[in-house]
Amino acid sequence: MPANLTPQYLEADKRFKQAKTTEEKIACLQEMMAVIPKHKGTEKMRADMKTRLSKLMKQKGKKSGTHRAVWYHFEKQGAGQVAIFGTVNTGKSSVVKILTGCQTEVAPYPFTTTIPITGMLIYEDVQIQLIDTPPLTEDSPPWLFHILRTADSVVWIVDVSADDLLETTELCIKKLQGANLYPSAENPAVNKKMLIVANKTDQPNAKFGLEILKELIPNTQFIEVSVSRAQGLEDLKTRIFESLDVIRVYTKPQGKPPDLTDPVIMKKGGSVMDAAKTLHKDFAAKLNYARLWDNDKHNGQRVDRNYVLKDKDIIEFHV
Ligand SMILES: Nc1nc2c(ncn2[C@@H]2O[C@H](COP(=O)(O)OP(=O)(O)OP(=O)(O)O)[C@@H](O)[C@H]2O)c(=O)[nH]1
Ligand SMILES: [Mg+2]
Repeated sequence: MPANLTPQYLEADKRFKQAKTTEEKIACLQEMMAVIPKHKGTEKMRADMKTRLSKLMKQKGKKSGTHRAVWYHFEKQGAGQVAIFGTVNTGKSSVVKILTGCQTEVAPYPFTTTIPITGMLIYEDVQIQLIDTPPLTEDSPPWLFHILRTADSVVWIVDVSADDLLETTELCIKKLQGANLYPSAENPAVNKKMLIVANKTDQPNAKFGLEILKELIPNTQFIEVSVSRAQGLEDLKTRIFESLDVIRVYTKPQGKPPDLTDPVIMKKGGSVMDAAKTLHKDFAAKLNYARLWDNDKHNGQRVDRNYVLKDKDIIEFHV
């Protein structure tokens, strides 16, 4: 039976083979165990990993004091990278799982997720990388904030049915402010792209929770979601795509129909010249003009190199 190993597994396996310290090996193995597909075909591999892990744990126990911190960093894939965060049990993994179909574990008890796990969300014709993270707590490790900082945007999952909504929201704000990811009195100009999801809206006390959230975080449009009932997910996907501030541009060879399957992804506000640069440096240097098709008034008209493109524009380059 094929094991169907995911890119994150293979990546962790590679790092495991190169790892020098016991701590690094343990971290890689834990990651591999968390992301390996759980079916019959991987049963033996999983058993082997367990044995190796327990041996490494024993080794580590013997030489404590040589502690080296674990660190996580993910190379960006697709149109952008979006980190999902929140306090315990709010439904972070449920969101990532339903949007990407990845193997992250969902459970009714807290601290289910112990390491970050990635999955790809397909939105129309683009792929967006989501990172599920362990719960944010009073003593979350520095790498969690590193992931939030380096992501193109972040999604805060709030459980609006939780009894401790007030405390957990205040905790998140405090920790985010400490990491300069949320505006504070000292630093009001933070501009991290952040979406806030009010999850578990299917619960009877969710309406009340939403009111509390509005008071704690005014002037914000929350995305109301119920993963259990699959409600609000289309809106969430659209808002995630929009949070990346990118546009899709399709290229068209001269005299042929455009390729509508593989858009060029570029920053909002980019020009014809920027699109050409994304394709090839030499190509950009030789660019003369382009023809444009859009949903508005262009139907093959000539536009110059500085023309600012919109999402879903089709361009034909002339060099
Ligand atoms: N009623 C209800 N329950 C939900 C919803 N979304 C998730 N849950 C449940 O909430 C519990 C926690 O879900 P997870 O996705 O594991 O939450 P998490 O935030 O990843 O949890 P940790 O990784 O432990 O921090 C599970 O029992 C889910 O089934 C929802 O929209 N409504
Ligand atoms: Mg989780």
